[in-house]
Amino acid sequence: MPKPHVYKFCFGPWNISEGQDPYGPTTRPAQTFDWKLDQLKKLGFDAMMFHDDDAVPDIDAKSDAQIRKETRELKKRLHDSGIAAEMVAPRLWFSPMTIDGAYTSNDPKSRKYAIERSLRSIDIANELQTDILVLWLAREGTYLRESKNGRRSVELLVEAFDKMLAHDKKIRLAIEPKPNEPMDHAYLPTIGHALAIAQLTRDPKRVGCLIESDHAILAGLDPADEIDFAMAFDKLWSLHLNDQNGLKFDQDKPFGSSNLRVAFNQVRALERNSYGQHGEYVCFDVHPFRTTKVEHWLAHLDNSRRTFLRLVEKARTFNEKQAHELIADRNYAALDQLVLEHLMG
Ligand code: GLO
Ligand code: MG
Repeated sequence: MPKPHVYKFCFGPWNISEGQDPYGPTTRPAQTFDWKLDQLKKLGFDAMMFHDDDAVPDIDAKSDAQIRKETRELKKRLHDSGIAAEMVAPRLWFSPMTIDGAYTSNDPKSRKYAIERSLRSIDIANELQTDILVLWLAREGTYLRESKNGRRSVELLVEAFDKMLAHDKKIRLAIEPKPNEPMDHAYLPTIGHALAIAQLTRDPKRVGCLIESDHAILAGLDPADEIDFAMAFDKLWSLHLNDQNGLKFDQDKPFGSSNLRVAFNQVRALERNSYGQHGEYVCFDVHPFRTTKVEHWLAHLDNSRRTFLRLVEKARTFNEKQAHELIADRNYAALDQLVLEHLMG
């Protein structure tokens, strides 16, 4: 194993959510951004993730000058709190302009809107001193296969990425794949798709990825394998750890909550690839349960980090020598039990 290092942690304001689901309203009152920033600091996290409109609310109604002013004020607040901005992500799935998709919409006006908003997000990232633009391509896909041309959609995505790469020489695009939800089928469902499309852009070196555990599980993949794959290309620039009970809606449960062994293997993959050595953060894209009371509102974040750190200890104390011997002897039954007993402690 490479030399151990210290991890840095972050989450986004949306991870202190109010409990609404498609079948019922909120169960906790909305809180201000400042309150959320205070909680993040109190919990001892290092950075915050931002959608463009987390940084500048109501962004579509504001001028570039106004956006710049508000972003600078935010940067000062972050600086005063000793908190970094991990990334900025254009929220391209709320606006009436993106009902039929953003970069791959059938309507050229919508595509133009999506690109312009992405360029504004890059300007915000610059002001917040992060070079990571996260692209979760929520509505780039189909409900109805015949409504879009898949080949043309790939070309439109490349065209959009190229405009972003040209807009700023230093920005790096971290594609966050997800196979479905809200779409029936998304165009970039896995890390393989994200890294493949990078090769078609004007600067493949600046197009990488973000792995979310749940999204890999929803694609029927093992998130640890996705981590090893992305890191073999040096392209894992951010991470959304969470958990998910099988193939259903995106659950965003606390890290390790459903399957501790799958979580252990993700941590092992991060450790063996020295994730974080170039300043990357461990982010938790987790939500409180709908049932969570206001007084326990932050438990899912604290618990995810606690589980992560316990699993780092477990990865570092795993009996690698014994594991190698069992592997050499093809005694995978004993290897299986070695892992289970190690995790049970
Ligand atoms: C939803 C995604 C979402 C993104 C976030 C950042 O399934 O995981 O939470 O990570 O919007 O772009
Ligand atoms: Mg995510």
